[in-house]
Amino acid sequence: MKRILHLGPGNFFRAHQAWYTHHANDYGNADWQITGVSLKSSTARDSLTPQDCDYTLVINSVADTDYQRISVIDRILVGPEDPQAVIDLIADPATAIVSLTVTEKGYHIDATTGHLNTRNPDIAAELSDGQPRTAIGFLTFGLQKRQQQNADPITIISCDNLSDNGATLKKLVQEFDQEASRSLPGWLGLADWLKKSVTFPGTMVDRITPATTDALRQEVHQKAGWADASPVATELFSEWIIEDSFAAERPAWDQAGAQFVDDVSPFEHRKLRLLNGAHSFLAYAGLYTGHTYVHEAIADTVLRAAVGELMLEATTTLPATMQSDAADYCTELIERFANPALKHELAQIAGDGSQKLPVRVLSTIADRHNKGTASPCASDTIAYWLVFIYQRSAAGADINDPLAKRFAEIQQSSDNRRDKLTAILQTLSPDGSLDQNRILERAETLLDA
Ligand code: CS2
Repeated sequence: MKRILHLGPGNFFRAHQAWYTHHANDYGNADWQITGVSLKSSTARDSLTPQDCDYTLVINSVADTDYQRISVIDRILVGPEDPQAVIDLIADPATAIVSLTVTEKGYHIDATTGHLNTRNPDIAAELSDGQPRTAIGFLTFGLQKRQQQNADPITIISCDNLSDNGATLKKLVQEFDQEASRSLPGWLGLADWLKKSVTFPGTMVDRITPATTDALRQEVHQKAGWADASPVATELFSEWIIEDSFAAERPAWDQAGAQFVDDVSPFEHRKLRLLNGAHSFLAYAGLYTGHTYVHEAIADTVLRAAVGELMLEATTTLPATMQSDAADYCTELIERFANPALKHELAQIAGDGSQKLPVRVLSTIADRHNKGTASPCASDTIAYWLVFIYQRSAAGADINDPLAKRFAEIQQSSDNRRDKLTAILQTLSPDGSLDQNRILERAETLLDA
């Protein structure tokens, strides 16, 4: 048995990496098991443990639905309950890979500097008491133990929608290590061993995966015949592009459909700016217009036309190798968004905008600005986000975003709408590429409509 330790065993991981690993076990010569680690809540552990961590993956194509029972997770730990168990597993020689889906905010990147945010209370606490709390903390403490104990090579794979996710994660671990050398007595630096024995392949991950609903549980009970507390719905489409730089063994993921390549970045740019950028536009513009689901928003002719324009803008920033089939890629995206069986809530995508927009939308604006071109549709996405945050803060509604407290402060800070919108926009750390006046005016027009 070979182990993958996975931080963040949520729905996306279960529709994507776990599904690939389950099917790779049919082909490879090793039996891979995944141990999940939840960093905060015990929900996944509590619902999955009574069913041996098996679950149903409900694969919705437009034409039909397939119910697959996925059996590849052996157990789920809850980090805060037993941090040492997680560290021990990272150090365990049977663990060949640590993978992560902890979402953009789980990396604690300082938006202004691009470095590890050591002012984040959890990171600061880890660096002062040596007790892991965050993904970066668990990883670095676990790697330090592995270095001391056996120093077997290991691969660390980020599966989140970050730009350059492998290199970014490596840099954050290196920075945490440097900080720990200064603040934690007896800390043995990792720098040399990281260079020699640890790799951080970049990845592009793609499969649209809505949150689980009670309706899905009932559907699975009726159609698949077992009372699954934690089924996951997803689409038929799936893509996983992985940089081929492994420090140790890996599952036969390629046999299950993943692709190993030398350079992930063209695939990653295309996916983040076209799929995720369009998703964010649909989320904020769709909610503004009164829609609930992605398939409804994309059926709205005005929004659909705007998504087409946004995709054209983003396409101009893609590398040359991605240009020739960009139009087909966009057509396929629109078809995926239109899948009514997915019932993908716009509100789910709207969460964590402060973390998502820089990678998905500001990147397009900056690249076009450098070539002297404006980005009206990408800028509109930011204006719709401003309206979303402004309206929700004004109504005192919950905002699912690590900056929620800051938005509430902004709401209290002034009676002037323009000032508040400006302060919300500043939280994105905009640079000179953003036409801030245009975005603010557009947001005010939307609010007045
Ligand atoms: C979505 C993504 O919630 C979001 O922000 O844009 O989760 C998207 O569904 C996936 O990246 C698709 O691969």
